Amino acid sequence: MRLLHFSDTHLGFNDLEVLNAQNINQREADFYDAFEQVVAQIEALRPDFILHTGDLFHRSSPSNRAITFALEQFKIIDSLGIPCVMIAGNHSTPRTNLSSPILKIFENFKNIHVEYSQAYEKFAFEEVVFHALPHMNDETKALSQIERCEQNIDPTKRNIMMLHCSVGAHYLMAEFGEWVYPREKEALFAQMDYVALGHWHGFGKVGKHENVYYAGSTERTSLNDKRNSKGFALVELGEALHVEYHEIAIRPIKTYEIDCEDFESAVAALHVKDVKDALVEVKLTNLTALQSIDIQTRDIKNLFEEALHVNIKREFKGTSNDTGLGDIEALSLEAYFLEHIKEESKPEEFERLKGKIQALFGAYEEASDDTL
Ligand SMILES: [Mn+2]
Repeated sequence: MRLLHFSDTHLGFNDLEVLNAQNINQREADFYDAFEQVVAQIEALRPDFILHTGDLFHRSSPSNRAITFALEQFKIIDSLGIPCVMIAGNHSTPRTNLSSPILKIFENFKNIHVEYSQAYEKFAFEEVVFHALPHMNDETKALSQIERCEQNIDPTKRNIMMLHCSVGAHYLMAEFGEWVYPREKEALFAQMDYVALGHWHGFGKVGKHENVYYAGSTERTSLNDKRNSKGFALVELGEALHVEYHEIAIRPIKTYEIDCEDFESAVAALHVKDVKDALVEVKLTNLTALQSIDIQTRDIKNLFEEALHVNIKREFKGTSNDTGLGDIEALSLEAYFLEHIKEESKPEEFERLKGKIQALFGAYEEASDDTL
């Protein structure tokens, strides 16, 4: 029995202000392209089952384009006659009971089986039972759902568990409402033939469990994700479990560092290679405040003309080990600005300005919250 396990496709995700020839956000198009590559592999490999472990869409209310794309792709999958089991992840689960779950759109597909109601559900086939545990907003409910899973193990068949969560604290994505699988229930994994996980964006086996795997995402949802390899798992259930990682082609990300201690020679020594259409991240290190004004973003970008996008991080002298200005992207603009004011003003002046800054940013925050 062969299963194709993929996950975290985040359809509808978009980033950077770059449009492609069809006027679609280039990064959004990259996610569609990655999905199409997996579907092409499904057609070529013809597995017995297809598993998707959550975050099909990036948002619980995706755009029309993302929905249309998904429907077209699942029409292809459905036509292959291969059962496809899918669970909801935290990104495609509505946070309130007021909105309807998007995965409902697949209810009328013959071979697509979905679980999105934040409860355990089993999908039984002739030789295999899929135990689906989707993302649950209410963690207190999760334990009873895992117990239902335990009670439904069928010793006469293969048992496959599907989850969208962090197993242990290591796989947290720092996102809203993540679910951490309870440690005391990890023993249940040993009773399964395979445990298919979603949520973590890198492929890999989980710790000491030989049969527990994250498929990883099919694209990067953040420039902080520096992995240049994305793909899916092809799982073979014979006498022993055999899990093979299949890579797809994604837009590469390349990182460079320019040490501003000696800016000119650092630039001269740059070895810019294979950056065509890549995402490039340049870290300017050992910057002084004066240099930072002198070194224009435009000039740095010009060093990587062929890249799709150049992201510049400025790291100031003596602050590299601070939690402050080093990793600008990890900070909100508000925190960055506050840090700057703190450095530049007397303590009592800072206290006075702090409240004003927070109020000002507070007024804009709601409109630009991307974690939804
Ligand atoms: Mn995800």
